[in-house]
Amino acid sequence: MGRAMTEREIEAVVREVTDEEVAFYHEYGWVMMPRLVAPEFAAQLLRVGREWADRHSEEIGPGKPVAGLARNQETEPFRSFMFSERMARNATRLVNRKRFKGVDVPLRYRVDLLLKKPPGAAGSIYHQDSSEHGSDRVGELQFWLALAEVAPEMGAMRFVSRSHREGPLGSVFNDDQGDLLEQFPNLPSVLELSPPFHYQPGDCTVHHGYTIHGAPDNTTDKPRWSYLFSYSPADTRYWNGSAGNWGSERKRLGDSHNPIVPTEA
Ligand SMILES: O=C(O)CCC(=O)C(=O)O
Repeated sequence: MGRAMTEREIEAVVREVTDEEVAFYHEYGWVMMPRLVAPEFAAQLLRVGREWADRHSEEIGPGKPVAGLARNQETEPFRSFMFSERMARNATRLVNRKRFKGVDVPLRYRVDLLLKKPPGAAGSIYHQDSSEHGSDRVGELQFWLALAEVAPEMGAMRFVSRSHREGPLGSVFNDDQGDLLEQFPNLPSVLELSPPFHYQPGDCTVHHGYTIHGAPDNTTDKPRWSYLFSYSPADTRYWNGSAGNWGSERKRLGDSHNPIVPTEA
């Protein structure tokens, strides 16, 4: 079993999110936080995560992301990191429920994933997390931490700036209409796509639950390693009380009860 880190040890390797980063996130729906964690700490997370994945490769399944490292005491320091006061404060400031409520609400762990995109892996389709998860309110946010260098051509994340203000544009994980950029081809000209990022180990982006995001293919001969971890306000309601991809299980209305209104006679 790995040793839990003290808050003081965490603070030595994980910094506070700055006021400028919080303001940028609220405006654009995403922000790049260079060296949010020390590169050596990112390397330690990668080593522990890979060793765990190698030891449990049969139960995880080939090529599958490793889920739940932060809920497992055997895979410290993932747990100490994600459940640290420092990260809770960072995330709470980004969520900013205080703005309308006067007080912040506690956050819950939602999910965490160690993700490897091998050389040649397909990109990630453009979607909004909260539309996929079916949560009933805003607040959920997702951190994407580079555990090793990620160049743009390795499938670095891209975000549609300010798309978090557009509300839900539809769940696409279980649909035949294409992803959000295919369904709304004017998006990158009306709004703007974030620049292609070159992450160094320890660099981290965070995006709002309604920010449209995706990633290109990994066209290099190097694997892309990242750690995704997500919190949501404790009072959020989810489909079936589960934070999985239930949003795209919702059904369209049918013609018998809800006929289409004609636009032309
Ligand atoms: O890692 C990726 O390419 C996609 C990750 C993603 O969709 C997310 O962080 O919400």
